[in-house]
Amino acid sequence: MVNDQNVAAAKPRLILVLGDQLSHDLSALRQGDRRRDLVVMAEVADETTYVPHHPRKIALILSAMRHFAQELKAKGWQVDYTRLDDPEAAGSITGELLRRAEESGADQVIATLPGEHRVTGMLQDLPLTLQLLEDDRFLANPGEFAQWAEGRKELRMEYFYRQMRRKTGYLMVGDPSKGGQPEGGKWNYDSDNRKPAQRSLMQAAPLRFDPDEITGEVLDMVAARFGGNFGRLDGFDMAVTRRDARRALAHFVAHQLAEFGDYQDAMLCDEPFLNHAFLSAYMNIGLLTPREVCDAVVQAYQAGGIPINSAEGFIRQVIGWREYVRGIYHQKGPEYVGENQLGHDRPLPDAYWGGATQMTCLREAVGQTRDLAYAHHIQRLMVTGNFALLMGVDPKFVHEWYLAVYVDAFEWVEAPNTIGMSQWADGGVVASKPYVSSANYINKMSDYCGGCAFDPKIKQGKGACPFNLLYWHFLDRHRDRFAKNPRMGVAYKSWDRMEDTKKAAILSEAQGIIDTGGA
Ligand code: FAD
Ligand code: DLZ
Repeated sequence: MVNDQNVAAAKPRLILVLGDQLSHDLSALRQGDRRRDLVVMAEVADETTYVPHHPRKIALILSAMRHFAQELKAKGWQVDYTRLDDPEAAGSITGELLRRAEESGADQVIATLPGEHRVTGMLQDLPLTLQLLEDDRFLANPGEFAQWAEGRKELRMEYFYRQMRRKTGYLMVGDPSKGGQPEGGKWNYDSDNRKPAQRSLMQAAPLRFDPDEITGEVLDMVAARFGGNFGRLDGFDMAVTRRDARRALAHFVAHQLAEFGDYQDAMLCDEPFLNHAFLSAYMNIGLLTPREVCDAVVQAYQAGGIPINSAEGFIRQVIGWREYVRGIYHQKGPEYVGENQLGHDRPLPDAYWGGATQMTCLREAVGQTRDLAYAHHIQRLMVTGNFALLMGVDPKFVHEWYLAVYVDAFEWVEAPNTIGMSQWADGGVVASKPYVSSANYINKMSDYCGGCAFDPKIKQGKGACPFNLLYWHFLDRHRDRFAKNPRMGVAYKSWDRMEDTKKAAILSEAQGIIDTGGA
């Protein structure tokens, strides 16, 4: 018979909680017993330095970890918490586990599957018994994704998304298992979600939170240790507890969701958020679950006042893209981040680290990344991603940059977006065609081009926008790969119709930009 006495007398086990596993319902915590086990949480040099993280990202994670540890203690858990400046600190997650095992006599670790293959590998190499549990904070598990993927020639997100709509019942009319139909009769309202932003319509930004004492202490430490990393720390105003993250969610639903769809792809100078949620980091570190975020959005839709294109557009990002990229990450394994199917080998232009550029779009996207550790999806995909791809930057450098500079960046979500969607380095697993565009796209969707040193309408010669020159250079140098792609045929026909002298001038000017590392 199990009673309190013999449970407490049993050897303790170590329950690992990583910096992106700050959920009270975490599978490792559910498996543990607070009368017997020790929760291990550690701020470690290895995790804070394996890429030069933006100081805001480090501050968010460490402050949220400290708050979470306090909450666990209040719930009766024994928490062995190591601070980064603790002189006893081992410096790595596995080092900390070994140290705590030695101190307590524990020989077993219970952990939830980490969000990075690197960390999983480290845990598996430990000389301790490891119980690795599924991360069921996601709506689909890797096995379910693998089953969906099996036998398919192409792993297109749209079809996975429909399966997830049926599974969750979100925005479905009637029982999905008995032929229920998508709300409004269509699965996808994306064609309504491409309106250029109008400055007069811009209203609410995400909710801001004043740092408390714990956050203040973390900010001082981060400033002292990581002040040299790319990115500003002053003005840090993010939620660091579940309670505040839920307030941020409620604020988004009440003030930003209604026009989320319409302006999803729009970009404006000095408007970093527009109608975007700024909730990815809270979901990714575990303060919010994707399920409760979607529940809140669907409830608001059902209550009225939220257009279907906004509700569906948002739900698709979370149950579609977010779950799909995680599936790809686990399906493709640790080698995925090294993919480079286009053989690109250029360095990342200095402009990505704040170096001077005359291109307003790049300056805006990188500038707000430096200030906030945030850029929305279209800035990441169609400005910084597009430019790196056109420039032929080695995808490894692009991947490391995105992993470092965004507050929501964890490899399971960042790598498929960067290596796959943005850089086409996986040869088309995620994207059926590369996300490249000339200046026309950015000019249509933003106000960046108005005051720029370059003219989006000039295709070649003085004042020509680098996107125009580089776009043709990309098509020309990858003709063998893409000329037969049905979605790129029109572009190749336009290129082929151009006079040879004009083509030569474009290629030579583009090469000049590539050789000098940007404009
Ligand atoms: P919103 O635009 O308001 O969208 C709502 C939610 O949908 C987000 O919070 C997010 O959870 C989810 N979502 C939207 N698009 C995606 C997507 N493509 N993949 C996964 N989830 C998505 N997202 C990350 O969370 N971490 C990353 O490291 C990351 N790296 C990216 C790198 C590149 C090159 C690109 C093109 C995209 C990347 N994204 C990443 C996806 C997307 O840009 C961010 O999720 C989004 O900008 C987060 O801001 P938001 O919360 O305001 O999102
Ligand atoms: C990203 C990060 C940082 C900066 N610091 C820590 C830390 O000190 N301790 C910790 O447990 N986790 C940290 N993390 C998150 C881990 O890097 C993350 O858990 C793995 O990359 C797996 O997603």
